[in-house]
This record gives sequence, C-alpha cells and structure tokens, in this order.
Amino acid sequence: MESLERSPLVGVLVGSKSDLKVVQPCLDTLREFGIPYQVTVASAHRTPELVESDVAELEPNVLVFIAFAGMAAHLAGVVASKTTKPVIGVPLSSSSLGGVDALLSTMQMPPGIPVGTMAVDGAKNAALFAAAILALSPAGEGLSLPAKLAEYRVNLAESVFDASRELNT
Ligand code: RP5
Repeated sequence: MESLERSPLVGVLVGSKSDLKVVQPCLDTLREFGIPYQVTVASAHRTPELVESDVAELEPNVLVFIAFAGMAAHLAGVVASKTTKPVIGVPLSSSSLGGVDALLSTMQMPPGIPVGTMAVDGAKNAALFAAAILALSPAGEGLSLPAKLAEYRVNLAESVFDASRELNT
C-alpha cells in the first residue's frame, strides 16, 4: 500500500501486483497535480473480501475511485457496487486478447451501476479524469485543480507546437 501523506481524495485499486507498471503513470500524474491518493492491490476474484473492506475504509473520505484490472476484469464493477461515488475503470492489456476482454468487462456495466471506462492501459487519462471530477469540489478547488488542469492543456499544446518547430529547423 502506498499513499501521499494527506487524507486520500482518490482511492486506487489494482487487480494484481503484475499490473503496477502500467498503473504507474496514473500515480505519477496524481502526484504531479498534488492529489492525495491511496493505492492497494486487491482482486475482485481472488480477494473479494479485501476489495469490499478497502472500499468501505476509503469510502468516507475519497471522492473518486480508480480501478485497474485485466482479463475478465470485474474489479471496477465490484467497486462501483459498493459506492455511489464516481468509479473510473481502466481495462488492462495483460491477456492474450490484448485487453479487449478487460475493456468489455469493464465498460459493459448493466444499467444502474455505472463505471466510467478509460482506454485500454489508459492510466494517465484516469488520473486526469479524476482530477477533472475533483476540480468541481471544494477540496479540488483548494488544490487549485481547475488552474492546474488549464495549465496542463496549455503545456500539452506547446509540446505539439515544439515538435513542429523542431522538425522545421
Ligand atoms: C487480473 O488478472 C489482474 O488485473 C491482471 O491484469 C491479470 C493477471 O493477474 P496475475 O495472474 O498476473 O496476478 O485479475
């Protein structure tokens, strides 16, 4: 378990230790934005009780959950079944099917229990989407997330302009 020091605003659940390399850009981006998070490895299939207790522990404080899982990926859906807070699901390409299995498992939630699904291995966007949700809250405003997100977009555009300039000098 890893966390920033302050009380977490984002709860990150990861289906397996083997997923952590793909998850890292999410954690790096949350840190870049100064968003406190808590991350735990917990499997919907192998340790369902741990998923339930993790969500119960995080639920009072966090405003957004992010769940990463590959293969028959039920983690995000199970997390969503235990909270009414927004759940972002990230399907992972850890299988021989290249993540299509996890994409469909994460995305095709039955009516009533939504999961906002990112691209396969879309770890960075999961953090940015969490930041966008948090930016609507007093806690997110306290972290200057609206301004940080706007600045991030400006820098993103700059990097595209820089690439063109470099190619033509
Ligand atoms: C999923 O099964 C995990 O999220 C991981 O992507 C995949 C394989 O897990 P390991 O067998 O490597 O633990 O539950």
